[in-house]
Amino acid sequence: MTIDFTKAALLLIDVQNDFCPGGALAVADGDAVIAPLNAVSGYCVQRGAAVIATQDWHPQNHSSFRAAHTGNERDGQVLWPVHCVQGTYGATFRSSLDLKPVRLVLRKGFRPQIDSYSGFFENDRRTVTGLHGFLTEAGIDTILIGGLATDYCVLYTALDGRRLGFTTLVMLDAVRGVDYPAGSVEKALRSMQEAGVVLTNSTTITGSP
Ligand code: VGL
Ligand code: ZN
Repeated sequence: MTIDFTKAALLLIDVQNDFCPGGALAVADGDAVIAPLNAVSGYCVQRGAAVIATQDWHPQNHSSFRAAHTGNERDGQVLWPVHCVQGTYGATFRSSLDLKPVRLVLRKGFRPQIDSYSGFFENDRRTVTGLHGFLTEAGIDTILIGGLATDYCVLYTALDGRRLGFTTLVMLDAVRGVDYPAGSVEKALRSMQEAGVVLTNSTTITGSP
């Protein structure tokens, strides 16, 4: 598959301290996505692609936080420990992530009552983030995805990308998952594949061994 990088965007999904080792919602081996992402973003930006970073950006009492509820679940939705609170260290991009190539930082999850896994829509599936408008206006038809977490923000972003008609690639060496509930990474990979998402690797994109 040949990629026209002038019509491509690289999406760096939620590479933030809270999703990395030591963070509030640490993804096992989360740091491992950074080296491949830095390599791909340098490669992409040199060839005219847009690099976009999403940032989970919650108010302190966000409805996706377990602490904001009495029970353990809300309408069957998964609830999370307090994470990525606006302005905190946990919400900050991991310092080793190269932000120089990033053209757009897209914050999501800032509305107190709605969570937002996808970079395109909030979880009500209707409220838009503006990413689709940005990509369309920039003439982009292909999105390359890496970051955290495979089974939530990466999954939802990739499925929406397909639904909106983008050629969508996910780089498996540049994603890591929460795997909660157990098996959800496996399930995520299967549903991406069924939706026509191309599962690839960063080295396949850059052509390096
Ligand atoms: C995410 C759970 C809650 C993610 C964000 O970035 O995948 N997961 N908020
Ligand atoms: Zn979140």
